Amino acid sequence: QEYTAIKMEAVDWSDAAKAAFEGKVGGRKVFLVAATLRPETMYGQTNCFVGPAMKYGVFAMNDKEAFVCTYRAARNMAFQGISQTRGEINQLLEIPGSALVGTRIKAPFALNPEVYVLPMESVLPTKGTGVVTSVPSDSPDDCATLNDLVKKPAFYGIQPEWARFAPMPVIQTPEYGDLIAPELVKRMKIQSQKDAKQLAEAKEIAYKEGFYNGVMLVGEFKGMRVEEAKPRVRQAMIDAGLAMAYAEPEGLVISRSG
Ligand code: ZZB
Repeated sequence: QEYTAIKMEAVDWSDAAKAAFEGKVGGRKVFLVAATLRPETMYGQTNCFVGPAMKYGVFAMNDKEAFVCTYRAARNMAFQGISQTRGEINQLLEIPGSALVGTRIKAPFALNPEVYVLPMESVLPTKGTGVVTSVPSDSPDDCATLNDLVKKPAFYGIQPEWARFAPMPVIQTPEYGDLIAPELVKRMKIQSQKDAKQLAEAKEIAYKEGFYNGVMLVGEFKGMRVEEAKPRVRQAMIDAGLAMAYAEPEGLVISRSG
């Protein structure tokens, strides 16, 4: 899978993260790095998700920057020319996802310039970087999870204002209007992030409709078909130093030579 890895710079750490970081990052800028297949939707980011029960690391990429992601992703990055020394992983500290929740981060290209880190139970440690940027206008999973958080902030251990950004139109499709994910959640009567089967179906529809029939409503490529805008937004983010290509081997690859 070829992802776009999005660099979300931390601007104000949660108290738990502040304590964990104390003296350990050596003045580096720290970014949460999210893997996405939909760079063209980045205008609509409202928050970022981590798995609260997952383990994350803070990895030095060079003297100036460190990334928050899973160990697995840091290892992949070390072999893709993203970190300074090929094959070398420099972990500065380990931190549970729960301690990252409440951190304020920059959301590159988004209409909301700064958003918060929130918890999502279904984040997979085996996919991408383990950090997921959330676009509830176009991702049914993000929409359902954000709805849950808005309904029960205390239950999920968040401040209501961390979840205050509502889905905003990014892409228009003829069949589902300008907020495809909320529309699908409504039509399919999806109640929560736990409705995995319907959410998988909704995701499939949102991917296809967005890609083949979607038109950009915002940003530099406003008015352009999504199919054409997608690689252009991606390249613009890479050129701005806000993203990079991140590939992932399909499944488990064991190399046996000789
Ligand atoms: C932003 C975004 C906007 C995404 C959208 C999707 C959509 P897939 O589709 O299953 O192959 N993702 C990335 N990493 C993880 C993870 N570790 N656990 C759970 N979800 C993860 O996976 C690719 C998408 O799943 C990624 O693209 C990311 O969310 C999420 F409008 O990034 B996406 C219709 C989908 N729309």
